[in-house]
Amino acid sequence: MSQFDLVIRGARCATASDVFVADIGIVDGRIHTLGRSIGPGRREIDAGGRWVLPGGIDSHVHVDQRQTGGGLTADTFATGSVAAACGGTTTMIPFATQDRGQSLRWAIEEYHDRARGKTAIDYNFHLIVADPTAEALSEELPDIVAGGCTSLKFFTVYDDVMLKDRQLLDAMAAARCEGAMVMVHCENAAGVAWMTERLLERGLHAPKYHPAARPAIMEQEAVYRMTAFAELTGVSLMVVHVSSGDSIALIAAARRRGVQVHAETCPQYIALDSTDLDRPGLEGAKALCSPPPRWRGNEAAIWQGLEDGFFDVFSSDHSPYRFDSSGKFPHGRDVPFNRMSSGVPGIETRSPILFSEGVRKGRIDINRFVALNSANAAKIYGLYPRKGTIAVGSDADLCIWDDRYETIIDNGLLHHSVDYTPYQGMRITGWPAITLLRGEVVAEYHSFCGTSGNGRYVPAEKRMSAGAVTPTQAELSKLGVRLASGQ
Ligand code: DUC
Ligand code: ZN
Ligand code: ZN
Repeated sequence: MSQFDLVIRGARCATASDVFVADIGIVDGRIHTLGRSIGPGRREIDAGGRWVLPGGIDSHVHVDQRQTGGGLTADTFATGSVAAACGGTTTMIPFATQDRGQSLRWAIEEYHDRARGKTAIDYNFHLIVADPTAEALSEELPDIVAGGCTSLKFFTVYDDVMLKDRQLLDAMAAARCEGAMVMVHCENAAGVAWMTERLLERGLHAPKYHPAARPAIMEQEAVYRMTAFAELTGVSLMVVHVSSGDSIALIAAARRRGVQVHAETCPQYIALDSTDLDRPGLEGAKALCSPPPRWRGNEAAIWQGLEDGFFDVFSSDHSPYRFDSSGKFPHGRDVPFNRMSSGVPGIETRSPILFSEGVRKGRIDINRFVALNSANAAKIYGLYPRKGTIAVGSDADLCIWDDRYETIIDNGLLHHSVDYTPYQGMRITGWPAITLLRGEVVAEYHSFCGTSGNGRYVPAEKRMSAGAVTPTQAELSKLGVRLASGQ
């Protein structure tokens, strides 16, 4: 190579499995060469032995999305992606939402239109399916998967999007057949509604009652049911935003049975707890999300799962609702907790929190950090090895980390369109000094220096199609019954 577009010298690289020192030669936005004393480059950056890690992948993000409950997401694809870049994230996977009665094709096209030309980092979509008609599943889904959207999201709660058990089974079977995977928000709707009514009847309206309305046992009920459905249909499942230690045990048991079930957790389940909802006035609403942060002490179980490899991904569930407006309070401020928008912002603070609390405090090593921060999401959602690693041929999405940089999280530092962060005042050690998207510098510390609109849609690979589901045949063969051919 006569000259690289860019050479990063003296990089202490880490992937999910390896650590090595190299110069990184970049051509046309991709890693062309990894070696010693390579070069020259038209431009050179001296990493000076600092960590150079794959750019973050935030695989659970809500931007410019119609949300259940009517709250307006403050971030657009433009503002959310700038905030992401300033926190070291170079790929995000937000949601496209199907409304009931709407075709899946329209839903995905609508979100492509919202993102195209406005996004500062690369992106894919998960498609929320709220109306899994036979036509949607058999006629639309194959094209959507072929178009690179290979992950579907289902809800077991929230009246406007939740699916009945029978719909979940049909949609899971269709996903398996098409080589898509499914993500499920797991909470038992009846249990949440029943608890909420009981609290409201007694006049218990403050944000601090939100965790009691959505108890961990109701998360566990849905986790068990969804892992059972995944077992029956053979689909690959991601249990999103796992909040409690007991859910971990249920997922681990399903894995031992051979069910392909992945698990995600989020910063709010290690850095917040239910006491954060018990702040004066409405301040507690700044930590109101679902599933809720649990009792103090529960975070130790979440950390255990991050440390021992139980969790596959660490995502933000970035839900940007402004506190001073109809975002958090679409029905006014004088309402009970169940009429406030559920969700916390976190796209910019996700990676620094995991690095600071995880790597710097010695809870996880650098390889586990890369796995949780980017590599596993890339593998699970079909973006690997283009994203999520440092390898010849991969996109040059890289972060040079300043692991000694100390800061205190302050909303004034952040780039989202939200007027608060639930992590205000948290001490952080380590921040991406330089973030590159396909070889272009997009952020330096807290400053965005990329170009809004340079982000590209990255189609995801589908999983190997497992064919049509025949649980009856499988069950019967366990009982020793043989079906005649064609039966
Ligand atoms: N709950 C959700 O289900 N999604 C967004 C955020 C939240 O709190
Ligand atoms: Zn959710
Ligand atoms: Zn979410």
